[in-house]
Amino acid sequence: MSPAPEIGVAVFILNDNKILFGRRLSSSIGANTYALPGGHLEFGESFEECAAREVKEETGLDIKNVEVLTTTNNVLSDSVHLVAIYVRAQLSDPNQIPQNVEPDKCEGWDWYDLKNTPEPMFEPLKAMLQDGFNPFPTDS
Ligand code: IPR
Ligand code: MG
Repeated sequence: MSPAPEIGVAVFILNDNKILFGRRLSSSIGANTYALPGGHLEFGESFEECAAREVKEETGLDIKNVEVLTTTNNVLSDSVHLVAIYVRAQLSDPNQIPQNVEPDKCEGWDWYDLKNTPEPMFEPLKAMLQDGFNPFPTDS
């Protein structure tokens, strides 16, 4: 029997005109690709709660103004079907510096311009961005 789809929340942390990306390590999902902070939705969590928890666990950052933007639905391998909820958020304090809290999962975090995103990019995210998806508010 096929495993059940997994549900993840991925967070565009918007800081000035930059977005935070990190290269994933030996994770079963998207290994070696650049992706957003985020992770699996836990029982009973809202998307906003999951976003804030995962960002804190992975980067040490506190975020605010979490807004749901879009979803993806991809079979990534024989054993992974991922439904991802993409949200955007801002830093609670813009002076915070991202920390690599889970170095066993991520090479490190850095800020990138939307026009200069790192490669190789996590495949569903790459497809979204190639389609012209822009996580920034239209008035910014
Ligand atoms: P955890 O929960 O370990 O952070 O999972 P993940 O980082 O493998 O996240 C999977 C869903 C993401 C890619 C939106
Ligand atoms: Mg994660």
